[in-house]
Amino acid sequence: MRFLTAGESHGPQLTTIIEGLPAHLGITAEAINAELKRRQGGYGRGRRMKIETDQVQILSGIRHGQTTGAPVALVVQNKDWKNWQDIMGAEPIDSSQEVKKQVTRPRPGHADLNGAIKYGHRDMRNILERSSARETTIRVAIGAVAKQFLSQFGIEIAGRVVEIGGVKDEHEYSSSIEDIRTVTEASPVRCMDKDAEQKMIAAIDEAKNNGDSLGGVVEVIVTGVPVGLGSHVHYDRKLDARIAMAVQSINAFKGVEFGIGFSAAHIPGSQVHDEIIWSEDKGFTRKTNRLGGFEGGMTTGMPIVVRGVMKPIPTLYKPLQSVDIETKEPFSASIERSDNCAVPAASVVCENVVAWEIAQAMMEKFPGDRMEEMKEAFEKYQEWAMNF
Ligand code: EPS
Repeated sequence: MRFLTAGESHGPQLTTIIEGLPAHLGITAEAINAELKRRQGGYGRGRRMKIETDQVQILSGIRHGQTTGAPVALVVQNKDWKNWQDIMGAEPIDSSQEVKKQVTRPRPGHADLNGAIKYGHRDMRNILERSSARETTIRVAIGAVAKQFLSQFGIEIAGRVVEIGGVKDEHEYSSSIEDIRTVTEASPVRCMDKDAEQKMIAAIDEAKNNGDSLGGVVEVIVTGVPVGLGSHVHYDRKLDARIAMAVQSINAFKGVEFGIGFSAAHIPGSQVHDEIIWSEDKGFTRKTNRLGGFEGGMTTGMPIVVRGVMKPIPTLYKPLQSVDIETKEPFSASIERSDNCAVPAASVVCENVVAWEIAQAMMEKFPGDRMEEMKEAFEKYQEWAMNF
């Protein structure tokens, strides 16, 4: 199972083709749109989100609410396109026409300069349009399909924000996925703790007033995962490694950890590893879940707990020093429109990229052309693992 995405931030649309989904999977545009809406919200977003109301169009591979087994093509239109047609149009322009909104001043922290040198563009709009986090819209649409697939196997996903700009929610939660969803859905920063939530909002306001931006940490929890997704036998079959790659690929993400993650560096092994227990009704499980649901690149059957850190958005109202690529003169530029914190939105993106990786691992473990075929193999395996 695979996908490709295409689309620029101010181009006509974002596009994907998902190939390899089994037939007879129920998919609705409504469920995809609900997920797209979640990504658009969150305290700290800028004015662009007031322009867009992301809605998916399903163009192939789904008929009467069910996958046929053919590639699924999805599109999300950019409403802002109507303001950018002259600037972003595909048609050739003659040399007398001036290209508007050219970018010759690379923003520190963005893809602008490296991309311009690599691809030989003197107008860095050719880079920033594609490197924009607008692309995460379509990855959420893909993840929304993956989530509908996973729910057929009882696999559920929730996300939460654990830190924004140094304000942390340090509580440990044993809440169900349903409870995490209910609480975070009602929080403007997708945080479980009300006290931390208020402090995060205040920190975002303060950063905004200072023309600054804030990053943070998001956590994704996945329950209902069978034992043995991924594999120890080869580096690129390790599912935690694949998830890490997917999370790291979200715009502005700088690091990934599972379970206690980087804290494992400070404590002895006896306080890190999860002891194995067995009971008649649950089979093999672990007493704790410090390793976040993975051993040897494979799922243990315990919930997957993955965290990602997002750097503060580099488009700043507060000018940072850079150099104009034409004049080679230093400059400090301010940018007109941006989010100043997108961590709550990124937690939704994170849920969805994780959903895709797990869906793909499920397809590998229980291959099938039809959902029924896959479900039979899954149930048989679950019974077998239980009686192991
Ligand atoms: C982004 C800059 C802003 C964000 C955008 C990501 O867009 P604009 O340049 O149009 O103001 O709003 O995020 C989205 C459009 C989105 O859908 O999340 C950037 O430079 O990465």
